[in-house]
Parts: sequence; structure tokens; C-alpha cells
Amino acid sequence: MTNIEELISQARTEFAGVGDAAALEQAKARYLGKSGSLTELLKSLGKLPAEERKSAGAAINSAKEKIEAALEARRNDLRRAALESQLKAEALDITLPGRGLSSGGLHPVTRTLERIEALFRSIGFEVADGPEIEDDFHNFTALNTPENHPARSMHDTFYLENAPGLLLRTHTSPIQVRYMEAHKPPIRVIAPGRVYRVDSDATHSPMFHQVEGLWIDENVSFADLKGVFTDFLRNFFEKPDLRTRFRPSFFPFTEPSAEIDMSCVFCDEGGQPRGCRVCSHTGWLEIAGSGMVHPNVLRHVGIDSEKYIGFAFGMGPDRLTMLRYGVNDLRLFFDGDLRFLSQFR
Ligand code: 2NM
Repeated sequence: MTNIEELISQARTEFAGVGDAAALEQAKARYLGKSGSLTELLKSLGKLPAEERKSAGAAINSAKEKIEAALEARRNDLRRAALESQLKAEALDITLPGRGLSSGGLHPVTRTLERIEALFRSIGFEVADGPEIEDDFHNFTALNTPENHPARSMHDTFYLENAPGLLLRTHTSPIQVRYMEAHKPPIRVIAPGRVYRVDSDATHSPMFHQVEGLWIDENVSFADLKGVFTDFLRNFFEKPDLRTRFRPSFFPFTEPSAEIDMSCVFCDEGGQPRGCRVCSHTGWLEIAGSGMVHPNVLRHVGIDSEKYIGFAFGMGPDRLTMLRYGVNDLRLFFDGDLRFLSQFR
């Protein structure tokens, strides 16, 4: 029994010397295992004289408890050390700056469209839309555009290859044709949207935007057209002294027809144009087409052309955006280059 204290301190030393959990379990087996030193001692109890057995058994049990305590303490040490080294190995550098959240913004042309819509809504116009793939009737026939008109040629219009009679709308007028088919006068509506034409250079994109307007009632005049459109431009460009002029023109769907020019927003102050590159030193910018809706158009959509009359106009919000923000190349709007687009946030 004298070697029991020795056994305990030997176990403690051995446990302290192992480097990992597996080695510790092996060391444990040497003391507490089936043929471990302590187990052997217990087995030998039977050979002791009866009067010694009790105290020897108590001593062995106390030794067993001490060894188990040492074992448990060492297990905890090793577990803590393993966790420490894992945490060290998997450490995150939380001082690294984040990627950040950059905020998006509306496309400049979208901002223009929303501005136009708000201005016309404020004077009682509705905003309508319609399909970008149209049929021949709504894009051309209803708009009094004859069979042999150049606008109908494959040179000017994108036709769908496997769908005879279908095409990409070349203006937003078909929206208004559909609106007139579905509503009775009085009609006040604008039709913004994408349109498509076979055309591509610095000032023409095969896809561009249009906003058309239409007012049909019993007594709508050319004077109303002048008032409504001039007022719109003054509000859009925030220039109360902006002037307009109407030049005779031709469209199949209006009679009479007019081109609308406005005084140059870059060089005209108080009715005195200085002349600049944007307006080719004329002091005027072409901004829209317009006219009184042709009676044939009203007949095609079932509106009594003897009772009703109205005006229509069409303009390019892409160009309005260029003028409002001073951009000189249309293609910048459709290239998707964020260095350009993010300036409008
Ligand atoms: C323009 C110029 C003149 C126009 C005509 C119509 C409709 F559907 F009422 F017949 N909508 N838009 C029109 C008239 C469009 O764009 C240059």
C-alpha cells in the first residue's frame, strides 16, 4: 500500500505530459483500464487479511477518485487548448472594411417620363400604355397611313419574321388608337413608351422613347394645342418665358399638322437668343410634332368625326432629357455605362 501515493503522483505526471485527448485516454487505461495498475490493486484486495481489507479498499477508492479528478482536469485543459488553437486558426479579421451598399437610382429618361406624366396628370390627362408588339391596323391603318407609305417599309420598320402582320410599334400612337377604341370622348390621355425604328447613329437609336398626347372633345381647337403644349414646356424646363412657334408640316394622322419649335433653353434669355451650337445659332429647337386629329382616324376607332374634334402631339423624351441635363450624345443613355448613369442619382 505504500506505493499508492506514488501511483497517484505518477498518474498526475503522466496526464500532464500527454499532448492530446487520444494520448490521455491511453494513459487513463494504464491506471483505470481493465488491467490498469489501480484495477490490479483492487483485484489484490481479496488476498489481504480481512482486518486490512477495509482501510486498503478505502485508500484505493480515494486514489481512484483523485486519479479520475486529475484525468477530468486534464481533459478540460486539452479541450480548452484545442478550442483556443481552432479559434486562432479560424480568426476573422473584423477590421477589414465592408463592401458597402451603394444606392441605385432612376434612369435619366425614366425621370423625364415621370416628370412629363406628373405635369399632364396635373391638368387632367390620363396615362395609358399598350403592347410594344403591334399589329398593322393599330400601328398604321387606323392612323390613316396608306399601304405604300415609306414608314411601312422593311427599311424603316422592324417586322416579326414568323408572325405576318406583327411589328415593333414605330410610335406610341397605337396606344391612343386602343384608348379611343375603349373610351368615349371627352378623351384626355398621354401615351409614353418605347418605340422602334430601323435607324442607328449619334442622334438615332433603334429603340427610343416617345410621349404622345391626345385631347378629343366637342370643341377642342388648335389654340388649345398651343396653350397646353407651351404651358407644358414652360413647366418642364422651369422657364416661364420660354416661347414656342408652330410651323406647317405633314403627318398622315393629323390635318392640319405642325412642327413645334421652342426657344433655345441654352441661349435664349428674355426673348433675346444669343445663338449657340445646340440650336445651330437659330435660337430655336425642334421639339415635337402635332396637329388636329384626322377625321379618318376618328372614323377608324368609331368616334363621330362630325361631333368630335381634337389635337394630338408627339415628342421625344430622350431629346428632352438631353436638353434638360445638357447631354450631347443620345447613345450614352442606352449603353448602360454606370460612370455616366450614376451622375443622375
Ligand atoms: C405626332 C405628331 C402628330 C399623334 C396622333 C395620334 C392619334 F392617335 F391621335 F392619331 N397620336 N399621336 C401625333 C400627331 C403624333 O408625333 C410626332
